[in-house]
Amino acid sequence: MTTEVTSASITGEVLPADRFQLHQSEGIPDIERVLDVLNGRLAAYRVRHFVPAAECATLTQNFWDSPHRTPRHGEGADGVEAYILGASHIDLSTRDYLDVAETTRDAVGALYAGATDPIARLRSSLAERIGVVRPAGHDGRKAGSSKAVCWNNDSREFLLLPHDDLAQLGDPMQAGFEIQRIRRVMAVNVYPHVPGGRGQLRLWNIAPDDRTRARLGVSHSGYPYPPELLTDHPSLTVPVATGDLCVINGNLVHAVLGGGSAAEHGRLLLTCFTGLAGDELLWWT
Ligand SMILES: O=C(O)CCC(=O)C(=O)O
Repeated sequence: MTTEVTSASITGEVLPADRFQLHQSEGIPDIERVLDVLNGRLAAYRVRHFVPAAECATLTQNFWDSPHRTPRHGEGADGVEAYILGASHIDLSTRDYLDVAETTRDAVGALYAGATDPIARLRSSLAERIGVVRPAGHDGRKAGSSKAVCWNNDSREFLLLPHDDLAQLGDPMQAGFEIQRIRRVMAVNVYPHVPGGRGQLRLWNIAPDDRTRARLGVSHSGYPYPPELLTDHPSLTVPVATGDLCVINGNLVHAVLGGGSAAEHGRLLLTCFTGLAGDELLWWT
């Protein structure tokens, strides 16, 4: 991120045009490209067929069969915004987040029964290059390994409104948590099931500054940025499909597109956040 820009309403840093790009490949990830995203040299990297079809089916079945899948109430079908398995640090104190990470650890492990954990597989490949790759910790306790999410507002324009993943690291409720050392978030997203024609990721070339966040009342959430304020910023679309791995620069505003029919639902995401703290790569959920 090098250039400071001002538009009518959202100001912040942008990637140079030659870095605001999507790179795509097939099968085994090119770790150099993942490192490009991690280090701010590339906006997004998509690996098609990262997870074999049979494992995608197993992971999807495990998610829907799990008694630990919980509804997150909000704007969505039947008042449910999402179904989630695993911990999310958003809006929680560090202690409460680590409590949920602990109580859901076995259920998250069970999600991968009969399959290989694809997020752990990527992190192992990164460990060969980075040395230390570990969960973020606090007082000897560890962050969650991954979480599974199905957005449940199927017929809207966005399954998830525009947001960034960095602002939420500044929540005063999490003062002192290691994740507050992170300056750039790389989101690691794996998709065991994506119904056709929807659920794409859109990224805008803007990492909002604190002034913008304060003005929009999203200082510690980074959510949501009104879509109409983003039209002046260049964007790119990642055409997500079943079996994909996508790593994205989470400092940039991004959203999940909807627009499908309510009948076709069940897009499933496995995810964790990552970022460099010194020369260590930390993960959290
Ligand atoms: O559902 C997705 O593909 C991405 C979700 C996302 O951006 C997030 O949870 O912050």
